[in-house]
Amino acid sequence: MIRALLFQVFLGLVAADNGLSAWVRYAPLANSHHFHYAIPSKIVALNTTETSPVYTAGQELQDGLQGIFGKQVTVEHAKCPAASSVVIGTVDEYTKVYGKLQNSPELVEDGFWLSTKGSEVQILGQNERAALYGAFEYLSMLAQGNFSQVAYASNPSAPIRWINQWDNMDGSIERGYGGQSIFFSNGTIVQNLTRATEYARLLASVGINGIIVNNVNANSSLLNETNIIGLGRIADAMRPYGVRIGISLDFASPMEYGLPTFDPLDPSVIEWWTNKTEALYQQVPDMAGYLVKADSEGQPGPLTYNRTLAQGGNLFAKALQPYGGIVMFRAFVYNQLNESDWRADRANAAVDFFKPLDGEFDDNVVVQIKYGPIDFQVREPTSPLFANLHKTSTAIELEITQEYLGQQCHLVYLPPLWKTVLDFDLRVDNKSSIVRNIISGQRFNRPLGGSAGVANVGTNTTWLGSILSQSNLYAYGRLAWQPAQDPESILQDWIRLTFGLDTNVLNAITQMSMESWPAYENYSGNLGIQTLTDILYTHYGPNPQSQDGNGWGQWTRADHLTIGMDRTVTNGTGFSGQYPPEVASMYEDIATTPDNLLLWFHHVNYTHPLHSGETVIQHFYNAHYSGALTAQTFLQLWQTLKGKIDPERYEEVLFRLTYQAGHSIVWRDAITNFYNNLSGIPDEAQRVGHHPWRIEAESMTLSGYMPYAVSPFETASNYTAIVTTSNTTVGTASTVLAYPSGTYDLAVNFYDLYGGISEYKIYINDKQTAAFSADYVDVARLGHTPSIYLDGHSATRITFPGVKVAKGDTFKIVGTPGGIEPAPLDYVAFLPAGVVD
Ligand code: GCV
Repeated sequence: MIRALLFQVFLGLVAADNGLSAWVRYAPLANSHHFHYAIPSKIVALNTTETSPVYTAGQELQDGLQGIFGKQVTVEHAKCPAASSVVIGTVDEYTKVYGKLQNSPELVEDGFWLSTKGSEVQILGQNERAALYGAFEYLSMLAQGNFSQVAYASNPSAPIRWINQWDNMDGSIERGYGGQSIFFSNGTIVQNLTRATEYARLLASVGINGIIVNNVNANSSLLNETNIIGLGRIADAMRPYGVRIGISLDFASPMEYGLPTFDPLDPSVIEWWTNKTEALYQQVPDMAGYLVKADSEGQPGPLTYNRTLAQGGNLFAKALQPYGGIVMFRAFVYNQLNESDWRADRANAAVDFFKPLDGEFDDNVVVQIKYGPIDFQVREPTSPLFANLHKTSTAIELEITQEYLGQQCHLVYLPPLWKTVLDFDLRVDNKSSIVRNIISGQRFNRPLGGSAGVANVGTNTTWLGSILSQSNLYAYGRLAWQPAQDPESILQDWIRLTFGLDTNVLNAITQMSMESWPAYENYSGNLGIQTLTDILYTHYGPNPQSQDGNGWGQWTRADHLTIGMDRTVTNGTGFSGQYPPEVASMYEDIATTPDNLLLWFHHVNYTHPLHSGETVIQHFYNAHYSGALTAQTFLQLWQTLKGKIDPERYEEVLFRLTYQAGHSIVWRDAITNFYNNLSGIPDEAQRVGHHPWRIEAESMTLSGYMPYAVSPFETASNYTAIVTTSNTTVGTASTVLAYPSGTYDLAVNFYDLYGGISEYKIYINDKQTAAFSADYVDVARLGHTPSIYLDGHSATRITFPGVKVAKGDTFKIVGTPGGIEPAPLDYVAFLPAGVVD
């Protein structure tokens, strides 16, 4: 018995875990954590239908008590009162069986009542899925060793708490970094939907009640007969967890199925959508609704026929209305613009398009608004559209998948960023108008509202591509339920549920996660200039120049003297005037604009002094150095957890944090070099362009290697790398070391291209000291969008600690190309303890 218990405790700490059960693991609690707790001896689930969330809740409770305490508890559906039991069901069912509750809790849709008195537990939902939410809440308490007596009602702040997946019918996922689709493959719905059910379980555990399963860049083939039947199967797979499915629509579908038009006012089009909707509801009787991206980024829409976006949205609203379905109509509508027009601004588009339509949308339409006016950047001001729709229901769109924020290869805990918007007070009519109270429907007295989180999970066992990024999915659900919650305390629940109760683990992951967004902002794009990534290619590594000189409108307007978008009314694009007066005047005036949004609203000299006293350019330099330095500490913090986390997850995270530490230096150097080169203004601290511990590859003696001018130039140290002279030639680069004799960390900066795996061997005095393969992207170890070029996406660093060298030793690196990858090498650095270069 004792051995069995010890074994379980041991399992809880170090058993291999591939991430699949995420935060709903029911890992055994160490005995000391629960010896005072009277574990319930029975579960009474007031429903016998196996597809009912109440039935599911009974099973979850059973699994949870078994996993957490090692206690087998039976589930009964008998309707007799039972001592020492967990009773779970809807309030209505409970009342039928046991009579009226003494103090009836006030519950809104999806709300639940949870009461624990020792082993007597009551979990009652306003509806069936709500009871399941209550069960997850109870199990989350137990799994965290929290046995306090509670009695409270928990109500969601808004009815719409949805996920959006950008899954394509061929099984790929747009901006997904966790593998292929769990729903689609080869143009149809996959046979095995086990992962869909497991996904529904994760979502229900944090109160998410709906999911759009396909990409907003939709494909009309989803609406063929076979696929509609397949959608029925997805819905069946997710229903036991109370997650309703919905779909994205291609506005032009009627034409693709043979009609001569897709004009939303044409009777044949209306009839076509009515019939399609009916066919869908036959297979998915509880379908949540539709999501529509219209007239945006090449997607068709009502503007083709000079109809308004509201007429487009209402077409679907009317078809859905008999079934209680909802249309989520995206406000992400904009046109290509010309940068030579000083007043042109993509940020203006949403208000320009939608404000005049306020009041014209049917009641079951919700306008889904990205948090900022551009596109999920590392920092944006709150979208002013939230302040401009008073007679229309709205929802916020957040991006859980880290498209512009490191694609799950950089740790970035997103809720502190989301909170800058959720907690922002737009001061409509000079009254409190906090975004979270607008999307809940409360501020403008709207019946609908809520949130949509773009998750893009895939078949990877970590769901999103990395274990630490699961905190973003978890926290999204928690904030969708109650957006006023504190990101740090949500994070800590997630850490305990995912990694156990060790305080060292809790403190280390809390620290690195809470510092991660500020660090990423520091080394990617500060002062409101946006994520300075390559907006035309992968959205991953640095490429500031790609922002300007094209029609996409994510401009920085940087030249050799000045930088930033003038969005004032007085002299710029007029964007600041889209806010209510109190907020507008704050942003209109450079003196009251916060530093972190200065370049979003104003066009200034690089020498402009910030409120902090630094100049803009010196802030760029300092922030990038400080951000990259912080990223190095994540790795050190994680290393203190060795042995406290199971090896599988420890190694997976270690690999990623090591990569991030290196890639943050790529970011730092690229951005600081770019603006140093453009402005000609030196770094006061003399760091930019000075790298005393580096040896440039092109300065070594080369054989079979040749210098290569990298583009963009700033993504190579000294603008130059080396590549082998052909794709079959083995290259050698060697040099005599002039460093003082000692022990160093050897950093090697190379490029990992998609389309080949090069091999590298390192020798000191002809003795092989290290070797590595450039296999991070080809075997999808990282999962970010790869690149086939030498650039800021492929630039990578690997570090070998504790390399002993003596002055005068010969260093040699031998590169063997693979596929299209010519064993590219940028530089090596011999780093004494504590030096980052
Ligand atoms: C699904 C950005 C992304 C696109 C995405 C689009 C949208 O432009 O890069 O991948 O398309 O936003 O949100 O519709």
